[in-house]
Amino acid sequence: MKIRGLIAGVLLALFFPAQAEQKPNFLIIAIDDLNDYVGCLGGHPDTKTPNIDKLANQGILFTNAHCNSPVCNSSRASIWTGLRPSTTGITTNHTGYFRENPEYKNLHCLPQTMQASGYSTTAFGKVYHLGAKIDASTDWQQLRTYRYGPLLKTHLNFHTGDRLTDWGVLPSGDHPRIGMLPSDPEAPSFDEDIARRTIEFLGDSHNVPFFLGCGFFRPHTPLYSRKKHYDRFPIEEISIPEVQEDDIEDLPYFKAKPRREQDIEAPGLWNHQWITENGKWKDILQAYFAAIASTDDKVGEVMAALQQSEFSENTYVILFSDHGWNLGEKEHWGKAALWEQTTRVPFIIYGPGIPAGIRCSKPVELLSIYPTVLDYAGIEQPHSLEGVSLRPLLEDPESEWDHPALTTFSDHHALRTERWRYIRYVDGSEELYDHDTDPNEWSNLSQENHPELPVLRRQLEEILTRP
Ligand SMILES: [Ca+2]
Ligand SMILES: [Ca+2]
Repeated sequence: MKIRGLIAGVLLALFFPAQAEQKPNFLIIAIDDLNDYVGCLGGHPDTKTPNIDKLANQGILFTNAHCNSPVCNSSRASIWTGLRPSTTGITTNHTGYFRENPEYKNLHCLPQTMQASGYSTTAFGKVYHLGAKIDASTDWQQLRTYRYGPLLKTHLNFHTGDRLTDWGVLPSGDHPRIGMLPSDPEAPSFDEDIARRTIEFLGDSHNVPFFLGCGFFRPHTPLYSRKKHYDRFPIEEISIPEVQEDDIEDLPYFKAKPRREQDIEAPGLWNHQWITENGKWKDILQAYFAAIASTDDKVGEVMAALQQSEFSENTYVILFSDHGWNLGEKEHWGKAALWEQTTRVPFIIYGPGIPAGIRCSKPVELLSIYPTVLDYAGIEQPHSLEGVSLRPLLEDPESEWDHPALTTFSDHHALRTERWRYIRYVDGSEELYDHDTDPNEWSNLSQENHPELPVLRRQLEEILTRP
């Protein structure tokens, strides 16, 4: 049997020389609502993410990477279509799904493009937005998403009664799953199940190159975690983020009308006044750190499985979070805003030929994932993608780069260059921050006829009106 197998192998190698080597595999690790609170980005001194930090040291970490929209639906629609939110009109969680627009009904998302070129496309967990009306029969063939069983509601902490603003240690024997408890106490959590399935996939043999998605749900709210993750963050050792009192006083958009009426703030969810008056700031930080730590554990398990697999030498890993999260900066909690804390994301690329341990500070967008994958897979773009391939930076992180990052939420936009953040709201009001002198974005310079303003306004207009 062994000799026959050997002969068959030789014959295969003769007729299909080096076929497996020609097309690399891709492992996409999508994390939900993780801001720059990872060790390698230095967003908060108390966070602990040894596995994400290790991956960053094995590849390139983009330290100035931004989502194209600061909520799940529009960020992920942009990533997988390769189109800007301002182009598709998918700019929030409430602007529908792009397939509902006849113009994009038959558009090829990245997995479809990979599949058309001979890749198998499989995803576990939240790679697309959970409510995105994916039609598995036509839209994402072979993409398997997690299906969860009967659930029991829980409510541990927050006063609103909305589970999306809840946090806490889950009672012993219970398991977190999309913010609820499964009726089966033996069931694994959502993310535990995603990691297990991804690891199983990497342990199998595959005859064709794969484009594999692994989408973790934490640290999305509710911030429920197991006790072992909470125990890593004693509350007395947690410091609140550096904030400036009255930071919001120089924000014209927020002075124009009552804060609660603004779409930028996801009304009715987290409430800064309640959190500070009730002394809950550190509790929520602790819960966020614990949720990050649980996902970091899973990243470590998946990466260990890849390293031990037969695909370790021929697989690109792209790790990103779909947007950032505020924890009290500018009295804001959560996503759906256009400041650094809300748009900046962990973004790491690792794989064959990519130098290890490089930090790249050029402004980049998640929109670049689609063209970068095609670039490394040697596949033509199926339609005109609006992001640019990161290959020049992956080959030389210091190369010339004249592409600012644009983040859109509703009809508001933020532009990030290497030095500046420029925000323009729908009513025409503006914010301008100099990251060379003001990394916390405390001083809005837009009131002072700043010489950079005309330049940034023109850059924003140029991108928005690009044909
Ligand atoms: Ca998200
Ligand atoms: Ca301020």
